[in-house]
Amino acid sequence: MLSSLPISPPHNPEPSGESRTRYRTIWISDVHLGTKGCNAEMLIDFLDRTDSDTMYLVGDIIDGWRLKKRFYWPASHNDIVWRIMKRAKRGTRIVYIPGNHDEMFRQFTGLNFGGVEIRRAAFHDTADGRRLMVLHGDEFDAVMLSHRWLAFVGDWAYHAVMKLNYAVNVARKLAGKPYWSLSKAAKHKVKNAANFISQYEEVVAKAAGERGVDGVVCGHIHTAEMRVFDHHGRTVEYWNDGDWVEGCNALVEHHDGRMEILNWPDVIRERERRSEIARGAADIRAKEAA
Ligand SMILES: [Mn+2]
Repeated sequence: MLSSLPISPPHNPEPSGESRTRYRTIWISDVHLGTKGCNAEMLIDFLDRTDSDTMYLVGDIIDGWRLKKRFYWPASHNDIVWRIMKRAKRGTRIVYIPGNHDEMFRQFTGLNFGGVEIRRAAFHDTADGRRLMVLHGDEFDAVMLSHRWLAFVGDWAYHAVMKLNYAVNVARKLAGKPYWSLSKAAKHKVKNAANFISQYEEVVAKAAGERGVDGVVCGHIHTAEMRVFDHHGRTVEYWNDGDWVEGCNALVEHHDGRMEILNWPDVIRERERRSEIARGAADIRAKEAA
């Protein structure tokens, strides 16, 4: 499947690396390449401005379920795969843990493709000595949902919302308004969804606690979050790196082991605000000089 994807040099070239923010580790998941819902431009912006020693791709990077139904592969999606392969070539350790939407890659567990290691799960040791279990997280659906078909119904409904989200944001962009997540807004209003998310976080943290690790990093439910749970008097951290369909989040580890959830639309907004201020100051200086 990886080799059957038409990966060619990027349509949108990669800028030089000097201005990148360097992290010890980056985790991203739920990119859903091959669907219209993927915020490819936003992810390219993130990839072009960051770098790390290690990068974990925590599943649902390519949406095989959707691609099988309808082949959708714009240049920007190729550019993302190209950038990730390029990172591996530059020396970033890349660990790819396939999720349920890219489960076709799970058969390659243990193999290495162009510097990308494929794993079923991984353990990550932070700079300050915490051991984290890294997995996609669909493993816990069996606990949460009794029938697999429910997951597919969920998938269909989810993509319907995503299409609407896409249409709304195309309209917002034309109107000069910033990106807004429809489903994120909806999710927080629907009590059942909030309950589901909270329960899911508990189940995953409990599993990590039972494995004796200090925490867990997962994706799958498209909700970036950090929570601390108590497991028989021990602290267990729950980290979810979010997604690049709605929230556009990444989880990063700084060089001292401190971890942070990045909200990329906020980062872009802040950058634009600063450059506006800088432009304003330059205008004033130019007027004063005249
Ligand atoms: Mn998933």
